[in-house]
Amino acid sequence: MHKKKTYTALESKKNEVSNALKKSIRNLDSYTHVRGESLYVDDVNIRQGTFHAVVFNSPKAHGKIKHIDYSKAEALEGVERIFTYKDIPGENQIGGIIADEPLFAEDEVHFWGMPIALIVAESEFIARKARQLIDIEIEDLPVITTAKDAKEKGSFINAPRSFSLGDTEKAFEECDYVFEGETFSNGQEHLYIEAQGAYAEPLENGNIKITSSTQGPTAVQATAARVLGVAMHKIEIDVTRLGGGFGGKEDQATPYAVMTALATYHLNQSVKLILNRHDDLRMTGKRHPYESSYKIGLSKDLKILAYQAEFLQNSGAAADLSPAIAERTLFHATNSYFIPNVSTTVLSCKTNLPPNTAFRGFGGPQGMFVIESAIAKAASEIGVSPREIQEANLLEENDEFYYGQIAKQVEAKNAWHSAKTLFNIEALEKEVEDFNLKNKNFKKGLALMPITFGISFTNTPMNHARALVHIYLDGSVGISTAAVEMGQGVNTKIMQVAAHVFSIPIEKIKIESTNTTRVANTSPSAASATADLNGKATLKACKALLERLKKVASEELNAPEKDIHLKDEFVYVNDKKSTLNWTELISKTMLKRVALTENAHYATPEIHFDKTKEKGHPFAYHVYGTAIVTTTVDCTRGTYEFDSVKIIHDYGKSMSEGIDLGQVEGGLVQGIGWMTLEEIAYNEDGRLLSNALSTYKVPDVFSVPKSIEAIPLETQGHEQAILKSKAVGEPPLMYGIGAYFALQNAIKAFNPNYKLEFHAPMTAEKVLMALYQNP
Ligand code: LUZ
Ligand code: MOS
Repeated sequence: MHKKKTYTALESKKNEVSNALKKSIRNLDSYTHVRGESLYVDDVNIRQGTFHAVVFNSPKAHGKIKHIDYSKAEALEGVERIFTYKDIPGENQIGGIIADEPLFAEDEVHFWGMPIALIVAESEFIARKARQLIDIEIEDLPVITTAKDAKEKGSFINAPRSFSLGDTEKAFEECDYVFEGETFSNGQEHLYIEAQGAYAEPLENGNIKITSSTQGPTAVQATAARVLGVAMHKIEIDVTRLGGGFGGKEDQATPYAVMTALATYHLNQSVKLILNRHDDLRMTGKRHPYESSYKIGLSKDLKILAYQAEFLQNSGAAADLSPAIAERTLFHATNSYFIPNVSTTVLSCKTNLPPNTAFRGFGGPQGMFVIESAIAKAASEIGVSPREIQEANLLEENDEFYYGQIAKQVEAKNAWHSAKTLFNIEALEKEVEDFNLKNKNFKKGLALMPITFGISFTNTPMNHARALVHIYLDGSVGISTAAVEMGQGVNTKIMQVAAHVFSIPIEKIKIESTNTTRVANTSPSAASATADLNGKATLKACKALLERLKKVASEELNAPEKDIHLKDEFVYVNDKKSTLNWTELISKTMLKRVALTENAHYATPEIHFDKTKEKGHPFAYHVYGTAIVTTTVDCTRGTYEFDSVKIIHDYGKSMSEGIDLGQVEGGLVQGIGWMTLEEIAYNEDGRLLSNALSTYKVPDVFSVPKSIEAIPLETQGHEQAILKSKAVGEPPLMYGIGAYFALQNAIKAFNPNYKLEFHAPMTAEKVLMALYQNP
């Protein structure tokens, strides 16, 4: 199939990439980051007299509030005031998709860490001290911590959703093999380095400005207006950058920003609230744990003919983004495979955990773990390598995704075969085999992990953005968009777009903070779509300005507009450099009273989805790739290392290779962490046990793979991707799922009796038990 040609093409690409990386653009922020000069919420200059706040939150997961005594706390010197739901002038409601979440608890608490009051004091230290002086009496109500328990008790967020294609029941009857099983994947802490926080300040006439560490400035603005009972124009949100988001600040930055606004509203003074790590871990939602069951049916030649799955999503105590996340689980339930008969259902189960929320992949990884588990199980039962089943079912051009979209520019097979060829899969497998023959107490395992990820908010109306571009008198450029910079490098990409259109150096361009008075009514920076949506809006605005500039140049140089172009800060006529440079052109344009400002709106074309039929074309395009993960397990201890991860990734035509590689490496490591190390634990009372970095292990320099290679796939890119450079934020996380199956294969090499279990994360303890499991 893919022979020499691809191989050589990729070999040369390998060199090309390393060259490109050398000269490729750096993340703009790297300069201020390494000098400690980047500005976060905590670095905002605060007004004299600013108050500091701490959230008093529930010490029980579920119960009736019988009595709260704030008197000792209020009496503490330096305490200004304590705010509760009674102080809310508007609605005590922050629910985005469903109005089911109060800002502050009223008579009942629903999760351990649920906000009850805001203590405002002269210093954070005093506010914390005051918090310890609050007496609360709560009458216990039954606590639900697992999705299964919620399902049994009929506790749901909303109605179930189901997608289907073909006739699954009938197809199972025609299968040569049918297997069923259950899986579990745990939640995951976002662990953004910058915890949740906000700073509110009073302006004139009761207006309030909030500096927030949020991915969704408009959500903060709209919710603050709702809670305060004021018009949205009275609230201004400003975001410089975030110290990481990962989805954790798509919705859950909102309550803390709104609390500062509430206190500012009453006190007419600035208020700052930044959670410490302990409070953040305890109060905020995480990736959703999923308990799922599957049924998979195959023919003799390993074609998957039918697939059925039920996903129980542990949504926590309120909806938050759970319904949207559940939807994406369904969209990605078949990963990179074409299956003619599929039926899936997801139930958002209401429990007494903090409302779980967006996390890189947004439910997609949870769905993909289940199909990969089903394939591993089928392979083990049939007695073939999982990769034979994976390979036999990869998507092809014009296959129908089971939600109705027809697959175009499909790269699933291209990525798969390129990975096998370039990285020489036979040699890698032989190496593993030889090692396992020679070694008794160490075993290696290898797994392939293909990914397919849809790009666009699954909720079609959210796919839009705007850009406001000013060219200043001196030829420098300022750009505002809805994009929030959270380390992903979106500002650099937007700057590249403008530099590309105007043909000016990036030093002439500044990306402004994200501010709701400059760009309004925005979707959050999420869904891997931020650079596409905001980049396309920027492209549109810059192109409109360029046309105006060309007209001025044509008048100045007495040449037809069509012959004019701009290059390296000069005007060219018919490819001949003129004496008119960029700065002069701008000043001429100004003198002619032509506008040097443009505001553009971009909405992704072609996408649609009909929720009554659960069919449509929800994604602008898909991102593809394949990873080969190799691990070595210490069979005495159950500990393990990842020897290498080799990836062929579909970047499209990457515009910022260094940034994109960073996203692939970071996503991969975060995915491996989710699958292997990171273990969230609640006790049966709903109390978070893994509530500090001493009890919650994230990947560090010792646990990352010894080597990561991520080679670009040769592709055309996609028209709907910004400058054909595909979205890269979330897809690579799912390569990490391969780590789970690589570990399983190593365990099987040591213990042939091991009965496959699909219960992530595969921690060292679980590996050890599996190694010595004796059925
Ligand atoms: N956020 C959202 C997301 O609101 N809708 C989405 O489809 C999505 N997908 C990925 C990550 N965040
Ligand atoms: Mo997200 S999971 O905020 O893209």
